[in-house]
Amino acid sequence: MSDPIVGIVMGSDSDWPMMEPAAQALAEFDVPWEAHVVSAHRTPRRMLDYAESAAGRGLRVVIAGAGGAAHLPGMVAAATPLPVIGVPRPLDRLDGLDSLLSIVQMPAGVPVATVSIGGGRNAGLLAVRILAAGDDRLRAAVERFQADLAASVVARDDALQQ
Ligand code: RP5
Repeated sequence: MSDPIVGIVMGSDSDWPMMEPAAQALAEFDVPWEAHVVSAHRTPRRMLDYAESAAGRGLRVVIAGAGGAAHLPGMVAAATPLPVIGVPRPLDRLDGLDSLLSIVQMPAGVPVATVSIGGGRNAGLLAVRILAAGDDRLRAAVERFQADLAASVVARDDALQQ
């Protein structure tokens, strides 16, 4: 497989079930990815090393998922020039509202593109769209994906009419 151009990071391996759909979406578009556990709180130096080296290693987008006091996406965004997509994880308490607010309320100057609570698949699809802005093959693939999505909705509506 080619060198990864999207980095998936998460605060704990327990986040992987939420993040795996991001990897699956990237794979559907033949976008090479890597995944690592990088915690803002438990492994802060590892997180900084990852963020500071990401662009130089050839990554072009980072997807970061975490739950609770979910500082990982924002801290990664603070230490890399790459676009960062944040994925809030719903934990047992507060239903992910804590994670969402921790990720989305970034100070001016340090953007994180936050997807919905538990929105791993959309994070992968958003990464594909970011890459597609400068890649004709990917843009055509995104357009096919959108056409297929619309067709699937119409097909389900047709099925209801019987
Ligand atoms: C966060 O704490 C992680 O991103 C995870 O969402 C949550 C719980 O982690 P574990 O206790 O399951 O390792 O930092």
